[in-house]
Amino acid sequence: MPLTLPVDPHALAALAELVSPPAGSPMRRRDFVFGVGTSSYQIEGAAHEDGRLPSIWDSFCATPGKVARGENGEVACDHYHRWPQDLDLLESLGVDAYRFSIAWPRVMDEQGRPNSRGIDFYKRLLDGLAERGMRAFVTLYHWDLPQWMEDRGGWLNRETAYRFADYADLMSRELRGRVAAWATHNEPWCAAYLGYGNGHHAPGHNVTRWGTQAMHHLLLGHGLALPALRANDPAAQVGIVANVGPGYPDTETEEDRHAADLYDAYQNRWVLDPLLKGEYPAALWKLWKGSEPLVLPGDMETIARPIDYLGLNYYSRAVVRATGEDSFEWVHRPGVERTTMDWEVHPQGLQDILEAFKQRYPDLPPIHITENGMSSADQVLGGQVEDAQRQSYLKRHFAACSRAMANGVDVRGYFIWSLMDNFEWAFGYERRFGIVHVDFGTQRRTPKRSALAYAAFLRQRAAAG
Ligand code: IFM
Repeated sequence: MPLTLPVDPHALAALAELVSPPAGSPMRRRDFVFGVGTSSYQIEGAAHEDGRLPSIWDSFCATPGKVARGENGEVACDHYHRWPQDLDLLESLGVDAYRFSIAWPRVMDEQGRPNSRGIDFYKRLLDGLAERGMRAFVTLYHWDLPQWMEDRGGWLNRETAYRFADYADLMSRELRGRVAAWATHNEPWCAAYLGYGNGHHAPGHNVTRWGTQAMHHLLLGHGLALPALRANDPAAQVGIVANVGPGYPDTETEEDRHAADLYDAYQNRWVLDPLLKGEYPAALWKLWKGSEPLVLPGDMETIARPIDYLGLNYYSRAVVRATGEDSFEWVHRPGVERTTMDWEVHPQGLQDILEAFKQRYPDLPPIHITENGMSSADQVLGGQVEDAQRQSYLKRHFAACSRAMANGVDVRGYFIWSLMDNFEWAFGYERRFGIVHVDFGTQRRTPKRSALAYAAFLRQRAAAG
């Protein structure tokens, strides 16, 4: 159901105040892009329809003990069937753009042939967005690798990088002119490290060397995909999305400061240095000791091909302490505000990391905050969902982003994660990140107060011109 806002201007203004950037913020400019995001496996469902093939997440979910309560994405938010209503909901939110991902196993078969029924779904979605006046930020890989690719070695197999480029070529030929911005990958750190290095995500491998090799092939696939994306869809922006977070030393000792630097290398520079400097951080190479990826001549140049924008996903920070010369551990500080993911709420970290990247990378492309948001134990009471912590979380992160922009960081857009509660990977459906509540029994969508406040702000901004 589309959301409804108060007509009375004072009530609208009071509502808008709950989730809005500070007065005078550059985020209030009309050309700043506000949106919300989702991903295919987390919302689509329809896992066996219209020729969709199994993905590594279907297999992972079917493996006992991998996902909380044995949940899976077979139905999820049933978005594959409910997309028209979901687009109406998006339109009523008043966002400029919607970020979603394409399920590779829906659009291509084992021989690399297009599956027109799957592709048509995305054409309908993109046309529906355009009809409603919204732009599309489309991610090609948000972790649902076709299982047939995993059976051939997945991201450990260099061939996968080339098949990914074929997939990018196909999608950008099919969808050209309908997409405002392409992202090759969402969070390669998670796909590589959680998927191959420690086994918390699909496909569930836990070998350090495999994590570094998977990362290299993910990044190589990104670089290989760029020429086709540019050639096929020249009007679209092309970029990649990384999950980032600052590491702060627990104490000001030299050891803990070194630990924080190692954390930064591992969490941020592992992905961003290859993309923006064409090299892996020396600190990591030393740390890997025998687990380094195999890098062929020319790979780093391919990975570092220019991009139009960098998507950054920010949720939290880490506080770390040294446990040895080149090792560290997370410090779980008591008494700090946290979310139901147990992630610390630390808006200042967003400003810090944006400013650090601007200093570190002279050629830092324009940035979109492609994900920011939080999970909470939201409940519908009397038809309403009062998510006070999320409203405050968003408002404080908008303020942090505004400060970084005022200090010269070129941020162009901000996408709240997520449009609606969805399948939160190994945690299943219990962790609710949506600004719209989903009752997974009935599929009823109920906009939370944060959604109403965000919509009120967007309506006010639109009225101000
Ligand atoms: O739900 C995920 C998303 O798929 C990737 N970024 C982090 C989100 C919250 O964990």
